[in-house]
Amino acid sequence: MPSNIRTGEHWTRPGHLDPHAPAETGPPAATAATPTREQVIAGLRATSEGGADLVQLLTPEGERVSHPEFDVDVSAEQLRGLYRDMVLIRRVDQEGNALQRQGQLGIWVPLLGQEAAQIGAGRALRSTDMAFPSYREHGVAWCRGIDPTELLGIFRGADHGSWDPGSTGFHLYTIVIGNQCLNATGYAMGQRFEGRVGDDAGEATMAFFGDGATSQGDVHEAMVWSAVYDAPLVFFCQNNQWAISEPLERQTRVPLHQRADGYGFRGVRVDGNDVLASLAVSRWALDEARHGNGPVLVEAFTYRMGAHTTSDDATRYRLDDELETWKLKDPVERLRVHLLRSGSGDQQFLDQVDAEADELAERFRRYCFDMPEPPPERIFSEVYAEPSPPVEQQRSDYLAYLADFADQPAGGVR
Ligand SMILES: Cc1ncc(C[n+]2csc(CCOP(=O)(O)OP(=O)(O)O)c2C)c(N)n1
Ligand SMILES: [Mg+2]
Repeated sequence: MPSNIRTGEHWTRPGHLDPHAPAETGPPAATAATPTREQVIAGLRATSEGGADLVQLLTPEGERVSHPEFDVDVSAEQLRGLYRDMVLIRRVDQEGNALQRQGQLGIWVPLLGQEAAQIGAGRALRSTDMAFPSYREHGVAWCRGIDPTELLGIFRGADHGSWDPGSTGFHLYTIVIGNQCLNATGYAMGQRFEGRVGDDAGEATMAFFGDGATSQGDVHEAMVWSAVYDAPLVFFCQNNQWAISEPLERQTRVPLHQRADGYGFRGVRVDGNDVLASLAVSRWALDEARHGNGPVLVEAFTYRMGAHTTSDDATRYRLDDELETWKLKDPVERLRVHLLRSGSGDQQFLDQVDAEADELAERFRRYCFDMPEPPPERIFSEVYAEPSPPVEQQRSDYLAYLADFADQPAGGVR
């Protein structure tokens, strides 16, 4: 039977039967302290508003509300900026999907529904901070000043990302689930060892990952290491409720932000469809980290409105009802309503942003069509930072092979 290592008290996980209980007692009746498995699961993901712990500053109806601990002062101009960010990156996403369907990209990873989580976190980062994304963080890339066209090479199979992680403070995309959390931990430990944390001028790191990634050993190890070294790291988990076709209840039996308790740092659940709440909580978390107070886990409670990728068909494993419910919490729409209601933005501003989105979409498409094909020997460049004789040998063998091949008569059998 599991027990609390400090108090020695025995406990049974909610929703689970105690295997050591005397057989004749049978399953215990559900109570608030020991809910049934079904109640636990319902509490995890069917909570339409994310539960009592959810930090929210903008309701789905676009009404500004306050929170006793987290708030943020945002001018009308900044509000308009956040709206512009979300509309533009949503448009890029829409074009990415279309380009894949037109055969221009091998795959695209949609961010639809997660704009507020990403723009809030991305705008909370300072230029001196570092971010480690997974593969869906197009909104964070945008906030780091990376032109969306620079994302195209990855999805067209032409490169591994054409931006410089050093100067942008944005690592390359990571496909191996959860792995970037370890890279981020190492980087953040370096920030600490080099004395770059401790006051308001300190640096911090943010690692982006999904609900599914929380089941990876890498994420667990990252949380242990960053906790015991007080690394200035914000774990930013976008809980979009799905890991491809696996629902959240296949990852956890507790709300994800509560996992932080076990590692010894603070966990906060924020409304991931509320850009102001995401900004406020991310700023606070990054400040904790940069002041030397160790890591924080932010669970951005959101929803993946699109498919996992363009290779996926989400209608095969989830019900339309769920999507319809989340459409009512659309992150862009709630800020649009708020802008109009509060007078911080008018129709003319909204139209301007739409026109800018059209221009960006056109430029994005054009760039994709005009991208040069990399020569095949490109796979041998930039493999290692220092020249590598074995790689150079492979390159020259390959070029010799190509030259030899070019000498053969067309259609010759080899
Ligand atoms: C180590 C590893 N295992 C499996 C996969 C295949 N895979 C790609 S995406 C994905 C689901 C990840 O879900 P989540 O962490 O919730 O992120 P989301 O895609 O929802 O943003 C899986 C299992 C992988 N890329 N890496
Ligand atoms: Mg997910």
